[in-house]
Amino acid sequence: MRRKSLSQFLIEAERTGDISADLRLLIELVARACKSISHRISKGALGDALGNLQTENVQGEVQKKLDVIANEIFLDANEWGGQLAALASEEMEFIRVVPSHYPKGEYLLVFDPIDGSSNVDVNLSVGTIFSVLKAPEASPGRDIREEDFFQAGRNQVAAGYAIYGPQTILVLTLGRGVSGFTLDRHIGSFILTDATMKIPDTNREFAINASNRRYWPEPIQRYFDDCLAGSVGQLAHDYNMRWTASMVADVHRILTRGGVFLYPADSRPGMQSGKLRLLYEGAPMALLIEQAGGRTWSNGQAILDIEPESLHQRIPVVLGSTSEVQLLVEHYLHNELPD
Ligand code: P6P
Repeated sequence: MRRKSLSQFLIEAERTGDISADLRLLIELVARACKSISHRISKGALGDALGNLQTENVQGEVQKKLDVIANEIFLDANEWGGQLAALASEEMEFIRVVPSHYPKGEYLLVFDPIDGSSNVDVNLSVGTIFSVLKAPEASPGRDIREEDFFQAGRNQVAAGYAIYGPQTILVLTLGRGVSGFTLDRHIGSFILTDATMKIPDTNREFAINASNRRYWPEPIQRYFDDCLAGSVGQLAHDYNMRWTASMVADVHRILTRGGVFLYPADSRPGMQSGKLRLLYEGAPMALLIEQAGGRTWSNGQAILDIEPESLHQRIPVVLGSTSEVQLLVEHYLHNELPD
């Protein structure tokens, strides 16, 4: 049977009224940008995208060449389309209002152009994360402001990521489930390969950077130690561990085979609120996880309920299979799992 392309999937979603024509076009442009990024990454040392720049981004992280290249690809691919009012990126300190010589639309695009970029020089998976919000009904003539992006994740109208691994896969939610599309490089199209992604609830696998154990809050240390002890300790199961240093790759594995991902707040300077950013990492991933039947937690709240206070706000992140998040939150963090 002929498989559906992303374009057909989006046209059908528009036909059923699930999305607007503008949102369909925006997702198409985002997907095209991800194809370009995938192509640049695949060249490796034969291209110009490896290695560091002499610059730091707003996060104080050394920028990889690919961070800047991917950011430019995203801006070039999206700001002219007429669907956007403004864009925001991990690689840009301030928002980018769509230039006046382009038509403006009703959507805001927030993205991390290359997540896990330290992996790119060692040929490990990296990804792009994106989130789409609607711009508030701005008073006429008022340009979009930074605080227009400060919307809880439940307001997202779409979210997704592209993972650049052995395959390039686009994982997308429009608010009605999660679907996976594999890039067919011969025809240059994303092809629907997983119509309805649901997180399995049986896999006892945790993802955390264990080298930071001494910095974690005590309940997280205890959960981690009990996972290591497995079924001879407090827990009913033995656990496996994975850590890829790329949130996209860890989340993709969890969406595919289950498990739990943790990046807790820790005692290191600047990490008291965690490392991961709410608007372009936590919120889009949380929407995908919840749409796929999983749960999330951050300081006693579901990530999608957090009201952002700044563009590059960091949050502690726990997300994954419902039963595992439930066990962690209710037996170690002593919260009620948020509804
Ligand atoms: P660490 C990548 O830099 C990232 O933002 C996420 O993709 C990833 O989960 C995390 O940071 C890795 O952090 O401290 O293990 O390098």
